[in-house]
Amino acid sequence: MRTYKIAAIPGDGIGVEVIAAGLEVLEICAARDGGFKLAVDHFDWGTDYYKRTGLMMPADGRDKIRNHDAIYFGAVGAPDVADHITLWGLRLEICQPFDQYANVRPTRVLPGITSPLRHVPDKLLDWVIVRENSEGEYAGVGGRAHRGLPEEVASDVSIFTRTGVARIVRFAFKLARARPRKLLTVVTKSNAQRHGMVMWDEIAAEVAAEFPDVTWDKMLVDAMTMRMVMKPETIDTIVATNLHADILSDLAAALAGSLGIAPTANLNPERKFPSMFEPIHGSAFDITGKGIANPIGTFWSGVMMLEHLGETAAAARLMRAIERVTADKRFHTPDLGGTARTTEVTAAVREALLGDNA
Ligand code: GGG
Repeated sequence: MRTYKIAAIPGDGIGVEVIAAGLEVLEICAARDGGFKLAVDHFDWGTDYYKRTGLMMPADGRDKIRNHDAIYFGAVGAPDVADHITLWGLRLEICQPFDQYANVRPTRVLPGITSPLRHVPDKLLDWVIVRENSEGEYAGVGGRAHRGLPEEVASDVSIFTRTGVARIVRFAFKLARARPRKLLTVVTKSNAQRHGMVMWDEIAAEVAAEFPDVTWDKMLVDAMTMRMVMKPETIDTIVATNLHADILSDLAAALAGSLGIAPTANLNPERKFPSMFEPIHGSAFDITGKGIANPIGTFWSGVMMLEHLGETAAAARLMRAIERVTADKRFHTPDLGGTARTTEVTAAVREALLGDNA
């Protein structure tokens, strides 16, 4: 029987609550399918760790998780520490050195959940956003000088490399080809950003020649927001830069009903490093400790983790369980307009898993 080593990093805020729920459900998946086990190592990294040590994770933190099969990550961010310190100290400190360059964010209107787009049948909102996850606006290049003086300057420089752009665009074309509609939209802002974004467009056209069976188009990011709202049925797979895709995926999650249900995989497709799976939502300190965090995004991220590990039957069973539970409004947490608690949703998914004999 195969045992997968999982590094659990709940992080901050509701990350702690949803990762506990996610691990409970994944344990049932393993027991239910019987073919594999999970050996979970827990890491208490995050803002509390930072307050104790001055670091969000230990200096040798990555070495402690380098040989795990996957990372299950909660959230990062706290009200009393600057966001750029927490984000760069933990999430980006894992994603970037582990070359998790493909950030994959599926969006679907799950059964029982109402999209604010009332004019669109649910099945017509089924997208995957591919976020470049290693460079671009998140390259960390820039600086500040003359702090506090009238002549203070600050810069954040976006770095786009041919290697980085070509590999994410190729990843997106492959993903689009594997989906029924074989449809890709390449999003840039190449009218205003006339260097890096123009290179993106050129590389997209070059890579497209390798995928004659994929229909593709390109779109400016501002126009894309309108298309997502007005013509969602014309979209399938989207690829965009680190920042643009981060923004578009929040919009996508909201259009699918809530940020609370949205999953992410931070993939190192070559598998030289572990990949990381996390709900899109952040630490949500406004609801931390209230027991009402929606665990569905974390469960769906667990589905993506099981798929990545090759446990496709367990992944499909967990997705069926999630859909059975979202279909029942008694199990909607407040972000979906309901009153359910995290523990109730988790118990319902657990029951659905145990009762699924397919
Ligand atoms: N689980 C996702 C999370 O914690 N996100 C926190 C955040 O601030 N993310 C910003 C980003 O990744 O761009």
